[in-house]
Amino acid sequence: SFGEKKSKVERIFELMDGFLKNDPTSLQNDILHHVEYTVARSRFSFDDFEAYQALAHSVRDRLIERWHDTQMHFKRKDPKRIYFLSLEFLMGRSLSNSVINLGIRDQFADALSQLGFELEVLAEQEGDAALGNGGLARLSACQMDSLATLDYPAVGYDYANQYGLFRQVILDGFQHEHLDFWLNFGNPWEIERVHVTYPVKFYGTVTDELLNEENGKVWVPKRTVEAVAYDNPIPGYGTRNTINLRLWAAKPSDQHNMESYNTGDYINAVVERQRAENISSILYPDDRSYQGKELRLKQQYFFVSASVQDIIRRFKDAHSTFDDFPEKVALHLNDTHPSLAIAEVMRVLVDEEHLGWNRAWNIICNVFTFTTHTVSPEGLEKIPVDLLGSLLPRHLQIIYDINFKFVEELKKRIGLDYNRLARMSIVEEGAVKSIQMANLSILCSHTVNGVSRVHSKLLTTKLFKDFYELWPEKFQYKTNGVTQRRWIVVSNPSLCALISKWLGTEDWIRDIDHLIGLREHAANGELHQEWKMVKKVNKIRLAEYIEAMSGLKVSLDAMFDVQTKRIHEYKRQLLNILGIIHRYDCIKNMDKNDRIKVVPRVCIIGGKAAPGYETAKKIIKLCHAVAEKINNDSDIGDLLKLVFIPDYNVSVAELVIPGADISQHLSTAGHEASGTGSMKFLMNGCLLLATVDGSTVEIIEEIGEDNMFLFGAKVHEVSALREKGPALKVPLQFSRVVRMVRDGYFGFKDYFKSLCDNIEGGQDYYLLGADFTSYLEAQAAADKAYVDQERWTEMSILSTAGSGRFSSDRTVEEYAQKTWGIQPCRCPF
Ligand code: Z16
Repeated sequence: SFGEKKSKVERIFELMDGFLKNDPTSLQNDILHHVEYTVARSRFSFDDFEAYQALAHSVRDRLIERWHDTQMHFKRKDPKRIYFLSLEFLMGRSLSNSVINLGIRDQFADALSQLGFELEVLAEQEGDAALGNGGLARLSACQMDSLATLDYPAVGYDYANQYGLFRQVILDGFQHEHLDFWLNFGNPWEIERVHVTYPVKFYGTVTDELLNEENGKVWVPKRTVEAVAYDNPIPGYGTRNTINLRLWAAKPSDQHNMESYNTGDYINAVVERQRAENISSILYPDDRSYQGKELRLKQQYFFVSASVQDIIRRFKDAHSTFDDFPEKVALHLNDTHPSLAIAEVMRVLVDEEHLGWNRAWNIICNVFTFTTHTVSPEGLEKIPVDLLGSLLPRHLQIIYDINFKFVEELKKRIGLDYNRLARMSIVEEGAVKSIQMANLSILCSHTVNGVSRVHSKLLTTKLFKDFYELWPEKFQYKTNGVTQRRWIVVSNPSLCALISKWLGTEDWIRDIDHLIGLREHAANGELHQEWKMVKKVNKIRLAEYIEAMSGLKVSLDAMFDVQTKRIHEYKRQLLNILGIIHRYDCIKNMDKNDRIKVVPRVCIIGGKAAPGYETAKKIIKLCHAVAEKINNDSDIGDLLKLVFIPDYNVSVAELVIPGADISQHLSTAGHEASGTGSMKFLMNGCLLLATVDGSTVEIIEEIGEDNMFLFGAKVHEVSALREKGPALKVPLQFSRVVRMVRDGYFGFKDYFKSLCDNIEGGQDYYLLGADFTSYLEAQAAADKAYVDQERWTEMSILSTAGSGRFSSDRTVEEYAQKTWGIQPCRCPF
């Protein structure tokens, strides 16, 4: 009653007795509130972008509530956590995904419509968070969605990029790279934690003091930067759980280079300190080649060091002995990029916590897990010893010590087989002495994963054969998966509704196993009608995008044939383009009667080339040159069109994939570790035209050969074909289309010469010539199938129905059980 002193908690309850409400009036209130007070625009006058910002902040408020509850719940229960370290996360947009996962999409859509806005239109205002390159990065994003949805106590860690992956701009058919100023308009999805900061140190020397093993050594670093946490809440679907993706931004530090303060050169001291921010400014745009750059190494150590400090701080808050560490912590290395974490944890345990080498080593061996995404020895990261020694002298020592003990142990086990010892050593002697990060990661992880069955086979029989023979039990594989929340529910709402209608439940969104239930309706005529309508809606959406972008009108009756992914020789976009030239050439040479039988095609290609990858850039140019010729040939009309979609990214993918009738996955067998694009197409009912490589091998088992178009040499046939060199027979049709390019039929004769030289005269490493005939046969089979629309629709339904195994929910479940040893920890509603 009046005058009585209330407790603080009572007062808080009085003021705020529950969570934000999701009825239309509350939502509208919140949005207007954010227009006025967050965006600082008048509620009587704000545009779509401002509406998006206000909307995003209203969603963010709701994410924060759940984030708090989840973190408190985790803290109370103290389960074993999985810390997912990855240098790349390709999150894309957050708005639609968040409102869907929060279960308030329709409420927001209603609330907005009364205010005169459309949710879909506002969602388009959001820029992509492109903190990554390609498959590996999007995989991390899909896995975060699954970890949240399946209630796993997970934290993702990375550094905060100021600029995302470059924006691809096409001028005259050539790729140009522009900076992506994605943070210029603010990022409502991140929460700045000004108090969660850690110093990260570089350079300097290691003193000779305290040389005994028990106490470790003293590193006197020379430079310090501050890592500041930016938290990105990741909501699960159908659960209150909202996990954290913590990104570290580099900021100048007070401790940095203390001398410069005292020399009186204030301006230079400030400028130099400001340079710290460069560490988290840029993302390396090469998705497969490592050049031993200092900035890259700094980025890796920067985020690893801050994350390790954060993890250890959290652990020490609740535990008194490090012996419990492996029961509470699983540290996952997503490729070798974060593998300095091994040396960093070792350094902290030995030098700072004084556990002694052996105790620390035992802990290390029980917390790290590792997934590799590559198939080629050139794909493996190597860090020059000189570079590492100058930037992180203590870490280099630790790695040397780990290696010394390992090699001694190895000699006892395998004897003095020097070749094998050299292959397995973490330190590679050679022109440039370097650290083999994969060897370090395998040695120190208790589980090593491949990303598909074939990939794993290549790891254990080729790439890491020596290690496999030593520790077969370490090696596992988890076939990649993608999240159906993003790749069906967000990107293809019409298909989502149709699936739920025919399954009679929305449970498949959380439990993908239900999807198989579509199989029993695969021949149902009524479903066929509705299925075709959905595809049409998505093709219209895509056709409108193509027209808006390029002015090109495409026919909806044509087969939409899509190949979108990073441009790489091994992915063979060139094979696709040569196939298109062949098709063009054939149509040109047909008479009227034959032309009537041609199945019209719209060929769509998209993807970025690494800025320094000349051949990939030439492939992009060739695509444009061929498109120019075909699209302007009135003799061809709607029978064939070729479109290059610029700046392929997550949000463009959300538009393109649902609109595809067929998609191409053409990697030379044995080169694609897994491939995840195919899984997204599959979920959206697109038929696959593919080589028997990577995850396709397992897709065949689910969908059946009869429902796909397969071609090309198999993994075990590739090396024999290569060995034939110039003696390898290539079909006349192949030579003919290459000749057209050589002769300047599409212009730029000199520029394209090297592309042609690369694939002829025994130089054809990726076997375009060898696979050409069977590629054309597969294309012909696709044409034939398309003519029978009922059969095609059935195949399409069966593709979606069989895609369940390729949900990242399944992948993450396997990781949880077989690799990380973690349990769900569900936040009560
Ligand atoms: C990457 O995206 C991949 C491998 C790699 O070594 C580096 C990068 Cl940036 C890809 C694989 O090429 C692809 O097959 C796989 O599906 C994907 O990683 C996810 O595992």
